[in-house]
Amino acid sequence: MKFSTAAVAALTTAVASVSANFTIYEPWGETTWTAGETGVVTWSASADLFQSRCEIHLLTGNATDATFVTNFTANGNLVPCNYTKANLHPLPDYASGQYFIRIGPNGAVTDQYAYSGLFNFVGNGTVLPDGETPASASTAAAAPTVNDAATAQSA
Ligand SMILES: *[C@@H]1O[C@H](CO)[C@@H](O)[C@H](O)[C@H]1NC(C)=O
Ligand SMILES: *[C@@H]1O[C@H](CO)[C@@H](O)[C@H](O)[C@H]1NC(C)=O
Ligand SMILES: *[C@@H]1O[C@H](CO)[C@@H](O)[C@H](O)[C@H]1NC(C)=O
Ligand SMILES: *[C@@H]1O[C@H](CO)[C@@H](O)[C@H](O)[C@H]1NC(C)=O
Ligand SMILES: CC(=O)N[C@H]1CO[C@H](CO)[C@@H](O)[C@@H]1O
Repeated sequence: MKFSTAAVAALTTAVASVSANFTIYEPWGETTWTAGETGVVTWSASADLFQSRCEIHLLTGNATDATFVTNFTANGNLVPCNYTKANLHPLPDYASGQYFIRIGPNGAVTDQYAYSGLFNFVGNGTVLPDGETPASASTAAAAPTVNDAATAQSA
């Protein structure tokens, strides 16, 4: 399914405006990600970003009250922006709910990011969003591996 960035902007105006540089194809509203399985992100970036490396973040909550969950591309696992697909595996066991992802160039301000729509995540919540500490012991959530299951676009 292809959605214009304008449609994304309408959904997420309170979070950030949307760059014209990306189109996110997946995940979208009919997507369900399940803890322990693979989350697939597909996108296309404009040619001016083909030499850049991109970050992919997971957030939850609605447009007016979003919570940053994790940086899938932490620890140097940035993806070349000219890739068109990343497989995130395994997905940490976050709580079930509505989540969205955003993708943008490493270090860019978030209004240069593109935002997906809300999609379903199914999990038991044994892993908390980054920066939230459980009542007792702290757990370090390992960032999932970003596999290079990508097809470089021709310029
Ligand atoms: C969540 O809990 C259910 C029921 O106990 C279990 O079958 C499932 O494997 C759990 N999922 C994860 C990711 O731990
Ligand atoms: C967004 O989430 C907050 C906190 O859960 C809630 O108070 C608010 O009503 C929600 N807004 C919308 C538009 O759903
Ligand atoms: C995500 O991780 C990358 C390193 O791989 C880092 O440069 C970037 O600042 C991180 N972004 C956030 C929002 O934590
Ligand atoms: C994609 O980006 C990499 C660097 O991140 C670059 O080496 C490669 O030439 C780029 N491919 C295209 C088709 O631009
Ligand atoms: C091709 C394209 O749309 N490039 C845009 C990428 O984003 C920057 C910053 O928003 C714009 O200046 C470019 O025109």
